[in-house]
Amino acid sequence: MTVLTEIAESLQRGEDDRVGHLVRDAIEQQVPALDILNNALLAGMSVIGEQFRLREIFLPDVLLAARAMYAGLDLLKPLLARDGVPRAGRVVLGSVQGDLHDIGKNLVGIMLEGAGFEVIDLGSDVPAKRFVDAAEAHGASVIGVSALLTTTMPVMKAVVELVRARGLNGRLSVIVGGAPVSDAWAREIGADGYGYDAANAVERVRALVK
Ligand code: B1M
Repeated sequence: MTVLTEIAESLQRGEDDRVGHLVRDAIEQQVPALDILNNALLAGMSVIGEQFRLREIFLPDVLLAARAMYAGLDLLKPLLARDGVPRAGRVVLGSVQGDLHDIGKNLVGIMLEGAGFEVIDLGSDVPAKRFVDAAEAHGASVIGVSALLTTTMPVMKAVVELVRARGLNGRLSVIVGGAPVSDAWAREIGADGYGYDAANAVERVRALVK
């Protein structure tokens, strides 16, 4: 078994210490950082994403795998930055104003990072203006908006309207998600996409930046 396969499999078992050790070994063996990222960490996370989508594993498994991914990613980040590795795209992410639920949003962020996106996470309780300001400031191509309360869902509409008011639609897409959110709601408010779970959000963002 190669060190890359070992990393991917350890990640899937949520073995963060072991992933850290193995990534250090791979770096010492001069395996390029991009190879470790794509063929070990992202490969492992992609299996996790698929298993989560199929309900073969559950939230705690995803969080353990994510912790293991970060154990490796933290070691790679300086090398990737040095090598100027192109990212899949930049996404501004947050939970809407009035909403403190952030577990699902964090999961979406982890899966997006796992898929190679740069994620600017604004946290929770984020007003519409802050989403759009941040997207402009960071040159993001997608805003990801999460809401868990029916009372906070209208903030999503405010984000879409502000993107339009600033003439950014066309180059800045808005994707929405969260337990009370639906495809119908996304269409009603004019959002560009709806992700029903974290893995699906990655698929939708990928399609939007294509
Ligand atoms: Co609250 N809460 N909560 N809560 N809470 C819900 C959402 C609720 C459904 C519980 C219930 O009554 N059955 C209910 C909402 C009812 C409604 O609006 N219809 C509710 C309520 C009422 C409240 C309070 C008002 C309670 C009170 O104080 N009276 C209060 C509000 C606080 C606030 O936000 N202002 C409140 C508080 C809290 C806690 C702080 C205690 C805690 C949040 C902790 C935290 O997030 N840091 C909490 C929790 C944990 C929940 C439940 C139990 C679990 C939510 C969760 O994390 N699920 C929830 C009940 C439930 O949903 N069954 C509930 C796991 C998570 C992985 O799933 O977030 O759905 P989820 O994310 C999924 C998808 O939705 C999707 O991908 C994720 C992974 O598959 N997704 C996206 C999410 N964001 C996405 C974005 C995307 C794409 C996909 O693109 C950008």
